[in-house]
Amino acid sequence: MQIIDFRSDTITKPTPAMRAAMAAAEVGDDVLGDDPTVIRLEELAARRVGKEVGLFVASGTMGNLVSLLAQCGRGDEVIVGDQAHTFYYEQGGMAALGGIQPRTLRNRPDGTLDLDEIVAAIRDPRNLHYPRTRLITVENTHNRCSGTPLTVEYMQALGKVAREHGLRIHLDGARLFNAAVALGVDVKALTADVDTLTFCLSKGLAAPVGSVVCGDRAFIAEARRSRKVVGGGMRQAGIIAAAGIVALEQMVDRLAEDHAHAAALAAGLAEVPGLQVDAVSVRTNILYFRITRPDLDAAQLVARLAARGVLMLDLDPRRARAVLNYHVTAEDVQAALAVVRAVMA
Ligand code: TLP
Repeated sequence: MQIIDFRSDTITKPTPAMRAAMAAAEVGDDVLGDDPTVIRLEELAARRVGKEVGLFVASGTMGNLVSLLAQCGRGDEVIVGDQAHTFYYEQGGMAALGGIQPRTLRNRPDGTLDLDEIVAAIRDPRNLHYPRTRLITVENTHNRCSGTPLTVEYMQALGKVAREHGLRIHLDGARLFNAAVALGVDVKALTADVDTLTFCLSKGLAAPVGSVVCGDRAFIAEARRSRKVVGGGMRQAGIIAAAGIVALEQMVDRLAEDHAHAAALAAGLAEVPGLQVDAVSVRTNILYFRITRPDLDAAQLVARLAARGVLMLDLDPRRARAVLNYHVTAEDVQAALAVVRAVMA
């Protein structure tokens, strides 16, 4: 049976060019600072996103965690969306390991936070009852909000609010390059207003492992310390960084294919009675759809699809998610739609 895997873009396997680069990678001890391939990846990443320095980390979760640990102390408050990966899916790492208090605001369906609500949530530093607000974190593209890209205009407006209140911004850019490709802008336009960010190499860009944290020199020095304490100091990490370099050099532009496939899948699903696609328009590679038939929940639907080789995730009781990725072709999308129609019938 042919398997069509929409569970995530994290399932992507390294390309032949990545495997060749990994096999040939020059390596050293990265904790001692002398792995040339890691250094090359970090420099390339920082240049691409317009920041001073990069830091290679094991995962997006680690990237967000060390970014927060490096910028916030115990009892500090971080303004974060209630649907943000950092809040929703990271085991409360900021609180568990950093004593950082998340101040959640409602994410709007497009993944943004209302700027007035942000301003209202900022604590008055003169009141000794309050924690100190340190940081705003946003996510681009926004995973749980239909993979929507936050726009350049929104990032600029957010940056203005943060500067006016002396706050820093951290961007969870796990799928930052999807956002840039979908919006047709240089990725730097989306990062200019944030202080720190992390993006993933191992999602749509198809590298096997890793994310890069980027920011200024002082921040990265702190983040490097935090990476070490969470056990993220990797030694001959150039082996995996080599694939990350190929990901950045060869895999960014093709994300547009995933976006086109996602739009086609969404259009097909929208026509199936009993299903309802969440977003008005699917802009990137993620889509969610709701099961409106009362006799079927998301877990049951996902199990029935899996039995026929179409893999998706039931991330909520009545909502399933499909993520387009490097291994799914336009023909696969049509084949999967035929399976969905058959199962729903
Ligand atoms: N997201 C995964 C799951 O954890 C849900 C997925 O399949 O989408 N930020 C965002 C916005 C993410 O979507 C993810 C992974 C991460 C951070 C964490 O990255 P990893 O998995 O590398 O720790």
